[in-house]
Amino acid sequence: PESQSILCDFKTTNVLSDSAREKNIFLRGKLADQEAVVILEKTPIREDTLAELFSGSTLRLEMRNDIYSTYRLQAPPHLNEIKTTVVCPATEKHVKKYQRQESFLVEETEEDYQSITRPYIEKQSFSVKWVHNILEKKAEADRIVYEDPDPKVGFVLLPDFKWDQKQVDDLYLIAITHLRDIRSLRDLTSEHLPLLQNIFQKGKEAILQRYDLPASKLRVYLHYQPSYYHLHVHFTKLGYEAPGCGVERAHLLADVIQNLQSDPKYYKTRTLYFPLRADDGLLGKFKEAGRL
Ligand code: M7G
Repeated sequence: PESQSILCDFKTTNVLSDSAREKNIFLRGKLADQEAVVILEKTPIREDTLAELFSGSTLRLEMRNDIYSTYRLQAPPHLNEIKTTVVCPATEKHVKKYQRQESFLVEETEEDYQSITRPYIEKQSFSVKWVHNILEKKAEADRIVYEDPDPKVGFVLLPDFKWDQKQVDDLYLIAITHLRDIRSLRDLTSEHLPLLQNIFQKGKEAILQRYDLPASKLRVYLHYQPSYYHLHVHFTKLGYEAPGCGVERAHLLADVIQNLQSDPKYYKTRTLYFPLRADDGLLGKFKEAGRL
């Protein structure tokens, strides 16, 4: 792991978004002349570190009034880390993904998918090289929680890079299929039921084993539209509002399975609804086609 600060060379161009409540900031800038996105995020306070936090910190009184007092607590450095994500070189699309923006709900019929969405994603979507790296053990191999190597129904389950794995409260894993030709929910048919059931079943079992978290505490879903067009399933802890997990994009895996059981072509033929951000190229295509 790199330990020296590559970030001393980072020159911020602008703030893409920030949130006092989520305690994060998304920055665009240059890293050694390359376009880069840097995400800084304060991590949750863990109950199991409290004893150390209280004994190893200095406390400065800010104000006292009647029964109320506020302080600044200077935590020891290892309890005061900032989770940092770097995308470099970042494409224009990465910059847009992280830029705060207005969204619009799109209604996509079967025909819209064939004539607008599919041609667009075939040439415009994010590279899935990082996904292939995981499947081929070229990256993150030591992070794999569970793997079923079967070429048809197999998958790799590992922590999403949004999760620092320090506490189960914000648990976030993804299951990535070994099959490479399923772009998204739209490509699923009843033929894929064994794959989906396998991910659902074994994913839940692996999470129970490793994290002691039962299925009744999990939200298991797919995104439509996803950012990356290689089929993957999100596993998050119920009650954790993961960033970017709006209801409009999420399809519960349990529902997906049932819908395919009752109609083998459900996701090929249904009208699907999803939000797109103002400057998403796909939104432009829907506008051009007079569908918005
Ligand atoms: P998505 O639904 O395609 O897109 O999910 P979203 O990011 O708009 O939700 C892709 C998921 O993969 C997200 O939850 C990402 O945080 C996660 N992810 C993205 N990348 C580039 C990586 C990576 O390199 N490693 C890991 N472990 N997870 C990633």
